Amino acid sequence: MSPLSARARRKSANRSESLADRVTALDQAVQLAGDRLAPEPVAFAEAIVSKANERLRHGTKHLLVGLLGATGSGKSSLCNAIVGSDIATTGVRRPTTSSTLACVWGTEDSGPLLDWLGVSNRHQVEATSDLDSELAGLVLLDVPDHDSIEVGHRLEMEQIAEHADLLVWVTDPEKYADAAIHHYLRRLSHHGSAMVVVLNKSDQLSESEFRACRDDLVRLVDDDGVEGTPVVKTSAVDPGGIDDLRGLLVRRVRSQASIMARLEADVAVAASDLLGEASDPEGSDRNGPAGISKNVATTLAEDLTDAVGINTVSQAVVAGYRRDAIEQTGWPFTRWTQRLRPHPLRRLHLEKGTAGRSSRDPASAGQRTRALASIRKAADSASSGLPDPWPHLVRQAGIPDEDVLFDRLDLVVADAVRDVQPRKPLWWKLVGSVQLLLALAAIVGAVWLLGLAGAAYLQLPALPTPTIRRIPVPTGLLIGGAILGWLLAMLSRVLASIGARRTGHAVRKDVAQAVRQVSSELILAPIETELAQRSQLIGLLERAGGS
Ligand SMILES: Nc1nc2c(ncn2[C@@H]2O[C@H](COP(=O)(O)OP(=O)(O)O)[C@@H](O)[C@H]2O)c(=O)[nH]1
Ligand SMILES: [Mg+2]
Repeated sequence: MSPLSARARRKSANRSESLADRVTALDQAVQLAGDRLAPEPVAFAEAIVSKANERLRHGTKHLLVGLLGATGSGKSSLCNAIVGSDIATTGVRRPTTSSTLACVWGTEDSGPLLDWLGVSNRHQVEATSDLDSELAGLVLLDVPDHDSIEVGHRLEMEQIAEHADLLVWVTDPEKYADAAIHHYLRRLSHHGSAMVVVLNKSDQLSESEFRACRDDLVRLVDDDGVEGTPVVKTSAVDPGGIDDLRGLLVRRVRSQASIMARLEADVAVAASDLLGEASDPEGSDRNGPAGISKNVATTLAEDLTDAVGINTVSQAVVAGYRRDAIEQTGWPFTRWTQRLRPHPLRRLHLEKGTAGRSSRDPASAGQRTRALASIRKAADSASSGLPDPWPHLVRQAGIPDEDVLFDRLDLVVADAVRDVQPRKPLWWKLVGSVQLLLALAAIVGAVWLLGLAGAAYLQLPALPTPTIRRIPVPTGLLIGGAILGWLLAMLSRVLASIGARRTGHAVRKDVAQAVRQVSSELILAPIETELAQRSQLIGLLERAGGS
């Protein structure tokens, strides 16, 4: 093996590696694009991925070259000339080629590759000259005519045109301007480096006539939008008439670049089609939008917090705290009246120790509408500047099911309210005990005084009544117990108001935090994910496209 061919092989290995990378990128892009982009380009890319994988699986030891063109342009004759014997015409008696014939040079097994291609008519070329060994690896396909009246022939030709590594379009001075061939050239214009145009039957023209004819053909090929496709002069009957074509085939077989060129072009076309679907053709949106601004997120959280009825909830928490505090620390003679009214939190099924949904009235229609509008606004601002279908997809990702959203919000709000309610603070217990002692003192004083009054009424001799600083003890107990109890109750009310206000603030904060979390989980994160999927998709397509 010469150093040159070793280097060429290494280069080819790198190339197929990077091509495999690109196919993988396209494959991943197809998965992402699946239910996001238009089905046709996705299906096309999927077909390219599976074709490329199949072709690469068969290795790069063979170059599949298809001879394509109109009836009578000389495909079979050129095939015979390159093989060096009348294979194509002796193999098939009919003048037109009805099924593809594969002529194989070299000793590598081409069986699986031709099975994949669906070509059963095969001819192994015996190496009789240096020229033949130079072509080792070539699989030359004499293909049915593209203008055949038989649909089966045309389908077979199209199948080969789709799968061959190098397409050799054979035409002649009579037919080179026919619409059919240019229809195919235009369709395959991205495959310029994987195509060759052959102007055959050059023996029928003078040198100057041929030049004029070739210039015209070059111009037409150019008009088809094809770039990098050589136009080669041949004659199947002249001695040396196929030297140029054979030389070209030798070079292509050796470099093996043609195999890659075909698949690379296929992958690039599929990627570019999908990229056209996924992003602005100008490419101005490729970096994506800024996402969700802080302002939008804040407004969204505020509207959702409003929709969960934060005011009702925090008022209930404040009222509940005050009521519990009074029930514990109030004047024992009147505090029982608190129980006459239902507990504001029990009514909402939000007391500590309860679980599950609250029994609050659901958000008003107006609040819901405002919240939903705010969600749509967030989705739209996140996708602003993006072309279709992204605004729709981002909305789809970011707008949760209404019932799911409001159920979830209700649950987290209920949990926040339950968690924020304090265990009975120590001072409630202390004050409560002192209140009981004071009440007991007042009652003892009252009973004592009643006893004294009863004894006086019954004219019993008066028992000595102890005094402290000239105040009789029972009177002191009654009045002192009552007044101190009342004063303590008033002081406790003030403290309870402060505690209730603080708890109210805390519940507003906790509810807002819980709502922000739900908003982030059900709305913002899905939006970010969709935008990230889009960036990933575009990145993959750019990689598949070779940039
Ligand atoms: N003068 C001339 N005739 C050719 C040449 N190539 C093919 N022919 C003739 O053109 C006719 C059709 O050739 P064929 O190879 O069957 O064309 P195919 O239909 O493209 O396969 C036959 O009669 C060939 O002898 C050529 O280079 N010069
Ligand atoms: Mg033929």
